[in-house]
Amino acid sequence: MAEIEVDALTRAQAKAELAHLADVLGKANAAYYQKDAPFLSDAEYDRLKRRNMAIEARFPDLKRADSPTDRIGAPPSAGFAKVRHKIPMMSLADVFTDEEIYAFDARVRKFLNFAPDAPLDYTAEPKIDGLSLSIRYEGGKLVQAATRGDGSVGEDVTANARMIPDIPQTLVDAPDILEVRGEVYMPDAAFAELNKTQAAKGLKPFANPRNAAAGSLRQLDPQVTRERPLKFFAYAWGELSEPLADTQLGAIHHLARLGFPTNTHNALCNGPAEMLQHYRQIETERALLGYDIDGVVYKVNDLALQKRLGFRATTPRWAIAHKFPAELATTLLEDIEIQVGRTGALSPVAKLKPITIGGVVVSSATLHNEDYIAGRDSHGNPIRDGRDIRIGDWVIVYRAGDVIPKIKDVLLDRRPPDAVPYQFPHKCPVCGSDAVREPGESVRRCTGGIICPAQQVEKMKHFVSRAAFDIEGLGAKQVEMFYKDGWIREPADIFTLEDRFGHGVQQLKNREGWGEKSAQKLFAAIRAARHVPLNRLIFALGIRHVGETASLMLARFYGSWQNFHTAMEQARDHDGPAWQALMGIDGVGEVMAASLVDYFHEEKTRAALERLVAHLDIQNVEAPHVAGSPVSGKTVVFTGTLEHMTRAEAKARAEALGAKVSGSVSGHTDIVVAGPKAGSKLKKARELGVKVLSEKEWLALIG
Ligand code: 9MJ
Repeated sequence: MAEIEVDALTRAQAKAELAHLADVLGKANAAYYQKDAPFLSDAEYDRLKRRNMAIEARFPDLKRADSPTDRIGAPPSAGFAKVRHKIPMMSLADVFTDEEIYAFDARVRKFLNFAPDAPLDYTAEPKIDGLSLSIRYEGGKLVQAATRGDGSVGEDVTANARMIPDIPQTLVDAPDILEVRGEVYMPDAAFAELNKTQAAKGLKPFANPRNAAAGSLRQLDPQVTRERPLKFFAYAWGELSEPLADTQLGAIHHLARLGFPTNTHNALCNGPAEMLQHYRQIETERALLGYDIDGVVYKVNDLALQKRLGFRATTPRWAIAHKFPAELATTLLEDIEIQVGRTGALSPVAKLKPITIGGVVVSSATLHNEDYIAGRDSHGNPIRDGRDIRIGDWVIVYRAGDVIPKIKDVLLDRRPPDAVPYQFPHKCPVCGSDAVREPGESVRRCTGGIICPAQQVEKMKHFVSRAAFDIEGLGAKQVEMFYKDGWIREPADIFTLEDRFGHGVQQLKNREGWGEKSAQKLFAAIRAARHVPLNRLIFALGIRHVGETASLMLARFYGSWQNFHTAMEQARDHDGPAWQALMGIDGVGEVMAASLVDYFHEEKTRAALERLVAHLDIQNVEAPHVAGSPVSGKTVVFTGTLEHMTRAEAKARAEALGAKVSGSVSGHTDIVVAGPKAGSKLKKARELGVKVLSEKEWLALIG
C-alpha cells in the first residue's frame, strides 16, 4: 500500500500509524540488539524512525508514552531499555561545612541581586540515601518509570516501579502530564530482614540499604522487586502540563495531596543560620528515622526564583546538599601500591587491612601523591603537623559519600619501631621508564608515553567508561584481558575486533567467561557504539584537563567533529581567532586550551585519532534548541555594565534560551550586548560588523 504524505494524514490515521510504528520499531530493535538478526535495513529503520518523528511533530498530542523517538537502542538482550529524560534529572553539588552553606546563600543572593539581609526562604529536606526515580503519569495513569542514569538517559523500570506499594498507579485530579521525581529506598528494618533471607539462601548480603534498594529495583523479573520491601519519597518533578504550586514546599504538599509519600521532616528556613539549626536537629534525629539519610538538601523555596537561578551543566544553582560528616575508622596500612594512570601519573594507593566503614568494606584508600605521604602540601607546608605515612602504620581512614576513601591521619604511638619513611619510586613500576616531576607539579609522571602498557590500558579503560563510549560487555576487566591477549592496543582496535575474529566468534567463545551469546552481544554493542555523540567522543579521548562537562561545552560550541577538529588545529596560533574563540568558551581556561592544542598537534595521537575516527559515525551536538527562542543557537557576548540583572543571571538566561555565551568577540559572534562603559569588545564588534544591542533592546528581543 502506498504511504500517505504526513501532511495529508488524518488524526485517526496518524494515531493508528504511530501505534504501528511503535510496534514495528520495537520489534526491529529487539531483533537487532537481542537476537542479532535484523529484519530491517539500517536505511529502512532510519526512514521509519524519521516518519514517526514527522508524524509526532504534526500531532504532538498523539505522541505515545512508548514512542520510539524517546527510546535509544533497545534492551541489550538481558537489560533495560533506555529512556531519555525530557527534562534532565539533576544531581546536587555536595558540601560539608557551615562556611560552604553561607557561601551558597551568598552566591544565590549575588546572582539575584538580593541584599544580604533581604528575606529569602529555603526548604530543608532530609537527603534520602536511595536511588532517584522519575515516574511519568499521563491522564492520571502511570505510563513510565525511569532511573536517573547519567541524568539525560536512564533505564526503563516501569514494570518494577508498579510493584512498589508507595507509588500510585492512578491519580485523581492530577495535571494531564506529570513527572514525579523522588527517591526509592529500603527501610533499615526491611534491609536487615532481607539480608537474613539472603544469608539463609546462601546468597551474598547487600552492603547497605541503598545497594539493596538499587539491586531490588533493577531486577529483570518484576516479581523479585515485588518481594522486596521498597518505599518512595517524592520531592521533585520533571515535565508538567501545569504548575503544581508557586513554591517548593507548596509543590511537595500538592504531591502529598495526590497520594505520594513526602517527608515529614521537610522544613522552611529563612537564611543560612536557620538552615544550619535545622541541619543539627535532623542530625540528632537521624538514627531514629528508620531509613538512611546522608545529609540535608536546601532549596530556594520560591519557584520563580528557582527559574531565574536556573542550572549549571549538571546541578541547579538553587539547591545544595549539605552532607553529614564522613565516617572514620582506624586500620593497618599493609602496603603502598603505585598505580599508573592514563596520563602516566603515578598514584600511590594505600592497601589496608579490610575494615567496614558505614556498611562498606574498605581495603584501599588514596594517598594522593608523594608529598602527601611525606606530610607536606603542594607548597611545602606541613600537613598532619608534618607526620609522614609509612608501611606498617595504623591510620585513620574516612569515607564521605561514594568517594574513594582517604587517609585522615596516622597514629604515631602505634608506629612499629622498624618502620622506615616511604621511598617514592622514580621509575615507572610498569614500563621502567623514568618517572619525573615537572617544576610546580605535585604529580610524578611516567615518561614512557605510548610505550607504557599501563598508560595504554588505562586510556582504553577510560575510553569505554560510562561517560565515554559506555560499551555494554566491555568494561575495565575485559579491556585488561583483551590487552593482555594482544587483541586491542588502542581504541581503534575495538572496532575491528569482530572482523579480525572473522565473524566467527570462535576465538572469543573459547575464552573463559565467553559464550556464543555473550560474544554476539558484545559485537552488537560495539557496532551500536560507533554512533557516538561528539561530546562523548571528546571526553573519551582522555585529553588532560578535559572532563565531562568541558567536553559537553566544547561539543555544543563547535557542533560537529569537523569544526572542532579544524578549530583545534588552528588554535595553535595564540594570536588567531580560533584560539580566542576557544578561550571564550565558558569554563575553558589557558591550561585546558593549551592541553587541547597540544593533543591535536602531537603526531602519534593524531595518527591514532585518524585510525579511530574512520570507524565512527560522530553525531553533531547542538546547544539545546529552545523552540520559539529568537536567540537559540546564536553566539552572544555581554560587555560593559548591565543595569537590570547581574552578569551571571544575564548569561544564565541567555543559555536557558539556547544561546551560546562567549567571553570574546570574533567572526562567530552573532550579537554583542553592550552596556555603559563597554570598551574594546564593543570596538571590535563594530569593526567586524557584529550586531550590537543595548541591554534594553536585548531584553525586548528575548521578551
Ligand atoms: C533526596 N535525595 O532526598 C533532591 N533529595 O532535588 C531531595 N534529592 C533533589 N531533593 C533536586 N530531598 C535534585 C535532587
